[in-house]
Order: sequence, then structure tokens, then C-alpha cells
Amino acid sequence: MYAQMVDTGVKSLKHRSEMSADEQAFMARIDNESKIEPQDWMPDAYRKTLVRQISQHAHSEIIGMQPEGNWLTRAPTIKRKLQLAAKIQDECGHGQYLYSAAETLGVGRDQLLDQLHTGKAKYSSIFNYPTLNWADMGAVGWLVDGAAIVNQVVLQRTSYGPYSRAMIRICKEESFHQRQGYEILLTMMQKGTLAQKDMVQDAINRFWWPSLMMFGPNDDASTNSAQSLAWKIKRKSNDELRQMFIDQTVPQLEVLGCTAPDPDLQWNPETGHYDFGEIDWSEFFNVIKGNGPCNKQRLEKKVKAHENGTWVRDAAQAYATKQQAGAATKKEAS
Ligand code: BYC
Repeated sequence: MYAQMVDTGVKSLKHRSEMSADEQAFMARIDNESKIEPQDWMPDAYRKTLVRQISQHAHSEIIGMQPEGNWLTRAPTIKRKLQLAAKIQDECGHGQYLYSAAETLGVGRDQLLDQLHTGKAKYSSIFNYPTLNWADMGAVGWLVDGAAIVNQVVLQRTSYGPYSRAMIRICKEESFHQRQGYEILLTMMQKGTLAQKDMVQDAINRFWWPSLMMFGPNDDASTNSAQSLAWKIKRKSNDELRQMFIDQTVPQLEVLGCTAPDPDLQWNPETGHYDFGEIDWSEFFNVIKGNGPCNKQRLEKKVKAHENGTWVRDAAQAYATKQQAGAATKKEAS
């Protein structure tokens, strides 16, 4: 019935009767579940919202390599090291698909990276927490990738074609990541020493609440949701997805023999869902403002890596220029 909002100049959902003919035709396609493709007409605010969300998503995948990269040289066995290296490479690949999807909307990768490096663009709050012990690699895979899957499975049905298609492969890979994380924790709980079991519980205690925050603020505080749901960019609300994640994760927590750091977490037979305690939203907003435990370190490392890669970009550019010149000479000669 309605569309338009986002901090893109449009402050409230527009009624169909207020829409231009182009907007009405666009909404009819959304209603019919037909995908919007790069060459199609789309409202400016729809394009802007997608660039914001897809680029934030890409930045999260790229920054998200750091907390795990921290453990590559300290993985306990060669197999664990190989699995972790493969997972981190997958995350890098996800970042690349997502930047490519954002580029189809007419924005350059340099521009997006500049927004990240200057602190203008956000990335997921979760990656501003430190990874302190080996069990954190299990907790990141199980809880962080687990939360990401819940969010991303529904994004496979997002209305923008290139974003939706990128999600299909990403979800398959995230599913492997979630299982490798859970398997790390299960091994530590079933075969580990008391100290290793304590590490698992400690990792869960630290990652539980930040993982729940990954879904964003409660629906009543989610500034973008109403519009993004109307445009079918988002298919479920932040609170719906958070609840789905909790409902599927608590039984897995019980199999591990661990607990969540939430005294209010309990099964509610009337609703058929788990009830859970209040999230500390002041912590969440503090982290997304740039004041989390690792924000500064994450960004500095990213900027330094980008600067160190200048020669690679220069070499690729010089090669491309040479190829183009060669192709032009051949064309002239023929
Ligand atoms: N962190 O109106 P709302 C991964 C911001 S990485 C930071 O509800 P929206 C992985 C939000 O941007 C997975 N900021 O926003 C990689 C907005 O601010 P702006 C990453 C957050 O967009 C390596 C404001 O709060 N996944 O899988 O409708 C290793 C109000 O929020 C967060 C994605 O990015 C947050 N957690 O909904 C392991 C999924 N939450 O932009 C794993 C794609 C909210 O207006 N993104 N904000 O200034 C989405 O689905 C949506 O963007 C969100 C937020 C559900 C995250």
C-alpha cells in the first residue's frame, strides 16, 4: 500500500495515490515479486537505500576478517588453521560480490571505500569486539555467522536482483562457517579440559548479546525498516529475525551444555518462542557511533592495508592501460 521514507530526503511513507506514474509502475513490480534490475527505473531513495545497505554489508564482510585473522597464527592444529583460512577467504569473496552488486547501482568502489575509511559508512557492530581466546573462533562461526545466515537467508528474496543473487552463494558458504564454528565449540566441550570448557562458556558470555545486536535496533527504533519492508529490500523486521535466531540457537546451546548470560531466557509455551532479556541498547549505539572496544583499531588496520596495496592497484591499472592501448593499435591496423 505504501512506499518512500529513509534518510534520503523522504520522511514518511507515500500513499500510492501520491506517487508518480513511474513510482506506481515500480511498486506494481515490487508487489508482483519481480526483481528490479540495474537498468530498470527506480526511485532515487530506493537506489540510495540499497547502496547504503549493500555497502555496509560489504564493509562488514571485509572488516569481519580481522577478528578471525587474529587467530590464524595461533590455531591449535593445521586442520583448524586451514579451515579458518578458508573461512576468512570466503568472507573476502563475499565483500567482493557485494561491492560488485553495489557498483551496479552506479556508485564506484573507490567512493564506497573512501566512505568506510573516513568513518562515514557503517559496518556491523559485532566486529568491534575483540577475539580473546581460541573458543572465540567457535563463537564467531556459530553465533556471528549464525545470526548473519538468519538475516541473509531472507535477503535472498530481496527485491534488487544483483543483491538477491549474491546472497544465494553467500548463504551456502555461511552455512559451512556456522557449522565449523559450532564444531570447534562441541569438540572443546566434549573432549576438552576444564580450562577449555571454561573458555567456551567465556566466549559465549562475551558474544551472546553483541550477536543479538547484529539485527539492529528494536522495530520501533528502526528508522529504515518501514520503507525497506515496503520496497521488499528487507523481508522481515529486525525483531522478527532476532527472535528466529534465538529460537534456533538456544537448543544448540543446550546440546553444548552451556548457558546464555541472560537470566530471563526461557521457553514460553504460549507464544511458542523463547522470551529473552532487555538488550543494552546504549552499548549498541555507543559501538555504532565508533566508541566500541576495537573500532579505532579495526579502521586503522583497514586503512593501512589499503595504503599498502596501492602498488597492486597501480600495477593493475598500468596493465589495463597497456592492454587497451594494444587493442586500439590492433583495431587501427586492421
Ligand atoms: N551494526 O533502521 P535500521 C557477516 C544501523 S557480516 C552497525 O534498523 P536497517 C560476517 C543502521 O545501518 C554480516 N550498524 O537499519 C562477516 C542504521 O543506520 P544508518 C553483515 C547497524 O539498515 C565476517 C541504524 O542503525 N550483515 O556475515 O534497516 C565474519 C538504524 O537501524 C546495525 C549485514 O550487513 C549493526 N548491527 O537494518 C562473520 C546484513 N544495525 O545506516 C560474519 C545486511 C543497525 O541509517 N544488512 N545499524 O546510518 C541488513 O540487513 C540491515 O542493514 C540491518 C539494519 C538489519 C543490519
